[in-house]
Amino acid sequence: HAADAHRTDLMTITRYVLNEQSKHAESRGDFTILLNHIVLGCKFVCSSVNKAGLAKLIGLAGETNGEEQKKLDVLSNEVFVKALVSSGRTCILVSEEDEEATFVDPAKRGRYCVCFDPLDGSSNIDCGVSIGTIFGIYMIKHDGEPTLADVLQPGKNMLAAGYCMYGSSCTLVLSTGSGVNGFTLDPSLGEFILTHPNIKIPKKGKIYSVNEGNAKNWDEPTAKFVEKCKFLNDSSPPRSLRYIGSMVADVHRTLLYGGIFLYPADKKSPNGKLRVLYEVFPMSFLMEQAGGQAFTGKQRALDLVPKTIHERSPIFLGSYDDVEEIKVLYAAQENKE
Ligand code: P6P
Repeated sequence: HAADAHRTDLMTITRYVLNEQSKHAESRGDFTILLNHIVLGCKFVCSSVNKAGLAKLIGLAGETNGEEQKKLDVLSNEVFVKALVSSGRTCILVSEEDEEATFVDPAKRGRYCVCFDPLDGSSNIDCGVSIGTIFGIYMIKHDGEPTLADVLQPGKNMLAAGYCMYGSSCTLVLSTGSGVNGFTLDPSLGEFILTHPNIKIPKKGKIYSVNEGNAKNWDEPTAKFVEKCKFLNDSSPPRSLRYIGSMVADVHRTLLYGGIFLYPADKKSPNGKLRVLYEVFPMSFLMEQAGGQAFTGKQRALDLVPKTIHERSPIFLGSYDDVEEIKVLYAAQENKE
C-alpha cells in the first residue's frame, strides 16, 4: 500500500532529485547539493513562520534583548543568501529583498543562478494566511565572469523552479523540467516526503482568482473575461471567485483544483504588480510542466526576455482552456487595434 511505502520506502526530496540527476550522465550531483541548500532555507523559514505569532505573543521578538527584531522576510532572505552562497554551487543570486544582484565570490562560485522571493506575501503573516518562498534556477552557459545577462534570460531557459508554501502544512512543489512533484515536510523526520507525485492541473477549472478591487482600471479583455465568469452567457457551469492575496497560496490552489489566476496590467500599473524573475517565471514554468499555460496578455510568459532584474509583468496562468479564453480575448483586441 502507498501508506506502507511511505512508512518504509521514504521518497524524500533529496532521493527524488538524485534519481532525476542520475538520468543526466554529465551531472556531478551539483544540482542535488544546490537543492539541499534551498531545502535548508525552506525548513528554517517554515520553523520561523510557525513561531512568528508566538514570538510576538510571548515577547520573544527583539524587545527582550534590545536588538530590533528583524522582519521575517529580511531574516529569511539572509538565511537563503547564506545557504545558497555556502552551497558553493551558485554564481548569481537575485532576491526580491535586494536591490542589486549578488555576485558570489569566485572562491565559492558554482554554475547556478538562483532568482527567489524568500517570503512572498509576508504582509499576510500577522493574520495567519499561508505565505511562501518562490525560486527559479538558471545554469550559466559559459566559463567567463558571470554578468547580469546570465539572469536576464527568458523563463523557458530555467532548468528548475518551485515554491514552498508555509500553511497548514509545509509543502514544497518542484519541477526540474520533467513534470511537477509536491513534497510535504514531516517535522518528525525533518524531511520533505513525496506526497503529490506528477501533479497535473485540470484542463479546465471553475475558479477565477483576481483582485476585483482593481476592476475599474482593467483593460477590456480582462474586464470581458471576468464579466463572463460572473454573468454566464452560455450553459457553462458557474465559476467561483477565490482570492487569497498571497501568490503562492492562490497558485497552489489553482495547480491542484484548476482554474485561472490573474494579475493583469491596469491603468495604474501598466506592467501589473508581479515580478518576472522570481514570481512570474517560476509559477509559469510549473504551470506548463503541469499541463497548464501562462500568458502575459501579449505572449507566452516564458518567452518574455526581462531587461532588469526586478521587472514586472501582467500574468494569466492556470488551466489550459481557461488561459486560452483570455488569449482569444487579447488576440481580438489586437486585431481591432
Ligand atoms: P494585491 C503579496 O503582496 C503579492 O506580492 C503576491 O503574493 C500576491 O499575489 C499579490 O501581491 C497581491 O496583490 O494587489 O491583490 O494585494
